[in-house]
Amino acid sequence: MIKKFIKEMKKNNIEGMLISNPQNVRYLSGFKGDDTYLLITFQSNYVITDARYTEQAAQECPDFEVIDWRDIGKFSRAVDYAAKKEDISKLGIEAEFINYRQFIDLKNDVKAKLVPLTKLVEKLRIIKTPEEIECARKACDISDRAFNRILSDIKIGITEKELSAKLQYYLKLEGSDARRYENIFISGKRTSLLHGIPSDKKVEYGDFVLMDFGAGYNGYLSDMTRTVVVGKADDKKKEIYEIERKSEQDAINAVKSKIIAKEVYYASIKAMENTGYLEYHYSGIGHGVGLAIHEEPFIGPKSEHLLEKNSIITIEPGIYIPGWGGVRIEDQVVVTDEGCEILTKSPRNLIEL
Ligand SMILES: [Mn+2]
Repeated sequence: MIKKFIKEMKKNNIEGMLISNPQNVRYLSGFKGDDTYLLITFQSNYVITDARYTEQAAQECPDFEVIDWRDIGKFSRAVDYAAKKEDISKLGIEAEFINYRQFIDLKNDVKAKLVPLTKLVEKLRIIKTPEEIECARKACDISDRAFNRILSDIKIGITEKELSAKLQYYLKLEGSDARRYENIFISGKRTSLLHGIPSDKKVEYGDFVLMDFGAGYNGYLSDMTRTVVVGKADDKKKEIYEIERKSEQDAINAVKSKIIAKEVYYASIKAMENTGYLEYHYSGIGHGVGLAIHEEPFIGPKSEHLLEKNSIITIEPGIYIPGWGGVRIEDQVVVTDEGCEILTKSPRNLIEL
C-alpha cells in the first residue's frame, strides 16, 4: 500500500504526507485505534499518537516509528519534528480531514510548506486486493446470518429500538468487529425516511419493516438492506415491492468493469418509469464500501466514474413515499470483468412474516 502511495506523492510533488483520515491511517499502516496520524515520507514512516495508543501502534505498525506527541508538547510540533528529521520542504495534508485549529497550528509550527490535497489515498482504496475482498465477504456472511436470526424477532408490539438492539447483538455474536456503525431499523410509515433512526414505535400488522445494516470484519464493512412485511402485504405494497425488486435486479445486471457508473443508475430507474413511482426514488443508488461505509465511487445520474474490476459497491435503489412508507433492497457486490459477484446472499423476494 505504501509503495503505491509514494508514487501518488511523487506525482503531486510532495516529499511527505500527513494522513489524518482514520480509514486512510488504517489502510496505510494497519493501525486500528483513534486519534492517530501518519507521516509518510520516501524513507521512513511515523505514527503520531498519544500514550493511550503507543503500545498498540508499535504492535500493529512494526515498520513505523511511533511518536507520542505529548512528549514533544503539541501535535503540530511533533509533525514538525518528524518533517525536519526527514528534510521535508513540501508536506501534503488531507484538506478534508484537518480542522481549522489543527491547520492554524500546523501553519505556525511546521517549517515545511503545507500542500492541501484531497482523495489521494481514497483513490487507491477503490480497487480492493484479494485479501480485502475476503474480509468484505466475511462481513457480508455475518450480516446474512444476523438477518436470518432477526426475522423471528420481528413481531407485532416490539419496538424499532428493541429490534435494532437485537440485530446489533446478533451481528456481534456472529463475529462482527466490536466497532461498527449503527443500523437503521424502521417500520410502517417511517420506512420512507431514507436514514431513519430507530424509535419507540411498535411494529404493527401490515407494516413494512426496513432494516439497513452491516457487519465489520478486520475493518472491512458490509452494507445491506432488506424490507419485509409483517402479516400479509396488500396489493399496493406488493406492487411497489415488485417494482423495487426489479429495479435492483436491473441495476445489478448492469454492473461490470469498464461501465460508467451512471449507466447503472439509468438501469435502476427503468422499472420505475411509467409506474407513477419514479418521482419517489432517490438518485444515490449505490456507493463504494470498504474500510468506510460510504466511500468512492458514488453511483448516481451524474457519476462519470468508470467501474473497475475488484471494486466493491452497493446497489440500493429505493422507493420512498412520504407519509406512506418505502422499500429499499440493498446488496453488496464485487465488480468483475463480465458482471459482478453478489456478496450478500439473503433472499430478495418479498418476505411476509
Ligand atoms: Mn448503503
